[in-house]
Amino acid sequence: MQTFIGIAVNKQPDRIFAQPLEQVPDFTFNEDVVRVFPDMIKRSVPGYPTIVENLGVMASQFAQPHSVLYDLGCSLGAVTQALRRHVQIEDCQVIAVDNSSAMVERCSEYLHAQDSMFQELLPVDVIEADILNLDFQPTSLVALNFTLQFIKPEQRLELLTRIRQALMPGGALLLSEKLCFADAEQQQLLTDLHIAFKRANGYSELEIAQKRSAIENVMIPDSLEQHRERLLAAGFSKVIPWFQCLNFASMIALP
Ligand code: GEK
Repeated sequence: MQTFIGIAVNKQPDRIFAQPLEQVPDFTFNEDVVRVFPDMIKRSVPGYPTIVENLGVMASQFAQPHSVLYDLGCSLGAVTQALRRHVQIEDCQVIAVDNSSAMVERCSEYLHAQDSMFQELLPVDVIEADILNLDFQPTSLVALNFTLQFIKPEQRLELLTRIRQALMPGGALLLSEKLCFADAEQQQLLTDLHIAFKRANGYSELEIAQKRSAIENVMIPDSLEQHRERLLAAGFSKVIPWFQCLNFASMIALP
């Protein structure tokens, strides 16, 4: 066991794309990915540990009593754990949702481990569901931490509109995403720098190339401008980017 963003997890190294594959299948969040996920996301997403911890800190400013906090696309519950470390409010509950059964199963185990290590944490419900089919309860905080990019582009506005309608005054949506850029030179430079980041974290050229081809049809990034326009169209009043590391960013959307 090692610690990952302050929690105890089994941290196996990500070697999923280390061997040449005849045909690279589309990426899925299956049991193999779950096993190496903490290592994979930390070595692939620049700024991830900083973002996760700060989502907890920011959540403590927006969370309100008698409300639900959502972690949508929770994976192994890193954001949920950060919410529970930082938010201490009466009659407040976290709902963590993912549609990968392998993720949900392991996430529940890690949250039990967190419960056994700390007292007076917010209660949490881990639900296996498609976030597109959720009936949102009144909420003061919604985290979409690198999840929207896996939703089909044509379904993103409706999801954000439903989140906006469930958000209470004074609440917030915390949205983190990989970005693309309209300017070709900026796109190329930040893509190259992201590849350099992965190389510096020990990924081979083969691993980088096979992962890219596995994910390109599954994860479709938007530009910051597309996010801003869509969030405003969904009824949010303000979009405030608070963090960017290379082509990965996080923003606060206010109702
Ligand atoms: C973290 N937030 O560690 N419904 C529910 N879950 C979904 C859906 C959907 N329609 N589509 C994708 N997912 C996490 C990281 S990972 C990001 C989020 C990444 C889930 C999917 O199963 C996966 O667990 C997660 O969204 C995306 O802060 O791996 O780059």
